[in-house]
Amino acid sequence: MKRRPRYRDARHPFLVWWRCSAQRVRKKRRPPPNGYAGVRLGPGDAVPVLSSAIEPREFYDRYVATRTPVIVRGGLLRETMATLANDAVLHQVAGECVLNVETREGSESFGRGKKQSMSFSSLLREVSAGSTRHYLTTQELPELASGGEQLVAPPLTELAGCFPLRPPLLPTLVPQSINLWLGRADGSGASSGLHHDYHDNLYCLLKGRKSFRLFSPADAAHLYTHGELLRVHPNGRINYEGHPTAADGRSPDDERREAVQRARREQSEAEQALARAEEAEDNGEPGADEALEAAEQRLEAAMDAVMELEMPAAETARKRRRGQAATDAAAANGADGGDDNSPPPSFSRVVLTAPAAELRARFPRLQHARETRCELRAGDLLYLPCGWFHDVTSYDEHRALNYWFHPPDGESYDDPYSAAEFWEAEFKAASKPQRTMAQSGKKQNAGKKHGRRR
Ligand SMILES: O=C(O)CCC(=O)C(=O)O
Repeated sequence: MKRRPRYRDARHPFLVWWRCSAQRVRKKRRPPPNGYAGVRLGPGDAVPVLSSAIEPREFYDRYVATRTPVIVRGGLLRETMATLANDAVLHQVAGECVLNVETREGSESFGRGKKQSMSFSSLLREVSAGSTRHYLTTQELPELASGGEQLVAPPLTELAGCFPLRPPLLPTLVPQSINLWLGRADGSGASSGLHHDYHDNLYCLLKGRKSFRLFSPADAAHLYTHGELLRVHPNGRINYEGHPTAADGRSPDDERREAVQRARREQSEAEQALARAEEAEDNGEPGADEALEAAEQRLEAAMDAVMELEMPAAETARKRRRGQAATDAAAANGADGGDDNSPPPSFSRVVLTAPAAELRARFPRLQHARETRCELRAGDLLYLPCGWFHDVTSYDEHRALNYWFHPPDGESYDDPYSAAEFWEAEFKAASKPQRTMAQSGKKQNAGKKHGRRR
């Protein structure tokens, strides 16, 4: 007769169900792995401020490698300031560009998905006349014929040569995009909302004043993001469920593409080695037979590797990266970029200006997060490593240029990426239109017309 399990029996259906549910709950409650290995700054820690020049290598070792936000007072290049902060230059060189500009009514916040198409000249005129209704934020990056996206969108496409594509302070980091931010805020300022980016940021303030409230990636689980956290990489790169990446932001498809590139390189080197071995054999050199056999085997292995890896991955990878870049730009804008206007994963549900009691009640984990604040004035730079949460409040007539860089996962200043060749190839393709434009004389024209110092 089949024994009927008693309540105390470990196989009792109720106990089995209970154990499984408890396991599920434990699994759900367990915070995702946070491997962030960089600096944290709390209320008592000021963001470091550099007031004199610093060598790029030292800057990298002290701040980039340790993932430390830092302000470089007056660090903006004089040439960049002289052109991009000058309305006359912008009207003349890029005034006709048609832009997609964020709009708002009254004191409502930006980032609600309301956009208006207008020329750059109209926007400049409105802002200079005192309007606080418009805000130029990231624009959709034009697609390259070869796939992928350009490094810059209008109006910066027209202003090639007015700013360096690779800022001299961070010459070894590879830019992912460069953006112009432009608007006006009245006395109380306009907030970006709390969010993080997926790339390292060099934020260059051309006009006005901006204050930043910052939290390190170590606090990701305390900041109630819209996305479900998957993991935080040692360099601060944050992944959400459904979108795993490597620490430098490569998607699984990118990683396969990079492996294909490496395998092709090996194949070409193996072909050259075989040619040398054949020549040695023709010349009757000692040991040539063995060398030839080894070279043939090497080439065979390399060809097998290429064949195995070469799959129709490139297209998928570009599409994925495009989706990721759109999310990043949308995150910084506080809008989503998706069809349903839902907030992006990297955006926090916390509105920092809400009353403290409300914040405590709605977001109890927020009390464990460590916040620091800093302020930028015109001419200053802020280096903000990826994954650092920031809420930016802009004041007066404000304007900024920002660089997003692929987050470094490598060893050092000279070797910041584990996939250096991959990122350099991406940059070369993305910046080609700008380099061509700058070479074709746009730079000289923009500079000469307005007496820019060189
Ligand atoms: O300046 C702003 O309004 C927001 C900038 C920002 O969030 C960013 O650069 O990531």
